[in-house]
Amino acid sequence: MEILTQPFGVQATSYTLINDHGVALSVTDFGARIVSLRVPLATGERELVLGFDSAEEYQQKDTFIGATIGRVAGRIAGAHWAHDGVDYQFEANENDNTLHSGVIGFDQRYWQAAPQVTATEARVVFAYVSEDGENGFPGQVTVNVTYALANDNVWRLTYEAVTDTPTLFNPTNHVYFNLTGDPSQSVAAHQLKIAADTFAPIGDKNLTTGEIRSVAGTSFDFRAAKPVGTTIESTDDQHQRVGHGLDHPFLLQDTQGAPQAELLSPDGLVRVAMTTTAPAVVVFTGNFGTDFTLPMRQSQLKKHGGITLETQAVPGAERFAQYGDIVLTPASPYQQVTEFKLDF
Ligand code: G6D
Repeated sequence: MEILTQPFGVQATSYTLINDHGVALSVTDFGARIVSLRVPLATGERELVLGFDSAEEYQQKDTFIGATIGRVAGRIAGAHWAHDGVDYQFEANENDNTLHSGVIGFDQRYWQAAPQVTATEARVVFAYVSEDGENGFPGQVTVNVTYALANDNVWRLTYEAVTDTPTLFNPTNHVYFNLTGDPSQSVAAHQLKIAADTFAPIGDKNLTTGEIRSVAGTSFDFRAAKPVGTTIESTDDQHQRVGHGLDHPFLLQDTQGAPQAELLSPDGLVRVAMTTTAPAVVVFTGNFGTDFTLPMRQSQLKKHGGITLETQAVPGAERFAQYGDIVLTPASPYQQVTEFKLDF
C-alpha cells in the first residue's frame, strides 16, 4: 500500500492511493473529490471514472464531477427552508431552486488532507469546517470525508459530520463511472442492477414530487441486471423525460450486505458493486444535450458518457417527510459509509 502526493494545478494537491494489486485511486483536496480510479487489466490499465488533470480544469469545465457535494445534494425547491420560525434563504442557482447547495458548495472548497497508510488500506481524510451561515445554512458543521482503498479492492467513502445547531445535511459524492475507460462512449451498454422496489419520480425542473412509485412494470425496474440504455431510450410513460436518461433517486432495499447496486462494463471485464448505509442512490446518466462535448483527458466527454451512483437521502426530504429526515442536530452526529467493490 502506498500514497503518492503530487501537485494538482496551482493550489491543489492530488493523492494517489495504490494497493498491492495495482489499483490506483486518485483524489484531490479541491472539492474532496475522486479524480481517477484505475485498474490493471490483462489488456492494460483502464480508467473507470470521469475526471480532469488539474483543479483549474474542474473550475473551468465542471466542478461537480467526482466531488463531494454538500451540505445538501440535489435540489432544494424555492431555494429556502423554513425551520423553527426562521426562513433560511439559499442561492437560486438553477431556475428558482438551489442545486447542490449553490455555486460555491463543498465541491469548490479546499479541504485539509491527512493521508494515512495501514497494513490493509491507504486512506486520505479530508476535513472541512462549514461556517455558520455558509451558503445560507444555519450552524457550524465540521465534516470529514474519508477515501480509503483496501487490499480487497474496495474503495470506501465515509462521511462524518457534527453541527452546533440544527441544520440540513444530505451530502453525496458525484463520481461518474464509465467502465469502458473512454468518456466519448455512452454508458448505454453497461449492465445495471439496483436493489430498489421503488423510485422517486421527478417533475417540473427536475424536482422530486413527494411520490414514491413502484418500479414494477416500468423502465426503472433494475432488480435484475439490464443495459442502462433500455431506460435511456425508453418511451415508457412512467418516464417523465422520455428518451432523456436517468436522473432519479432509487430507494434502496436492505440487502444484508449483498450489493445494492452493480455496474458491469460492456465487455464484461469490470464490475463495480456498491453497498451503502444511505437510504437511496441517485442515478444520473450525464443527460447533456445531443451536441454536448467536453474535452476530457485524451478524449471528449459526450452525452451519456458517465453514470453516477450518488448515495444520499432522496432529494426533497426537507419538504417531504416520506423521503426521510435530513435535519442534522447536535445530539446525533452524521455518518454514512458507501463501498464500491471492484472486480476485474
Ligand atoms: C445531479 O441530479 C443532478 C443532475 O440533474 C445534475 O445535472 C447533475 O447533478 C450535475 O446528478
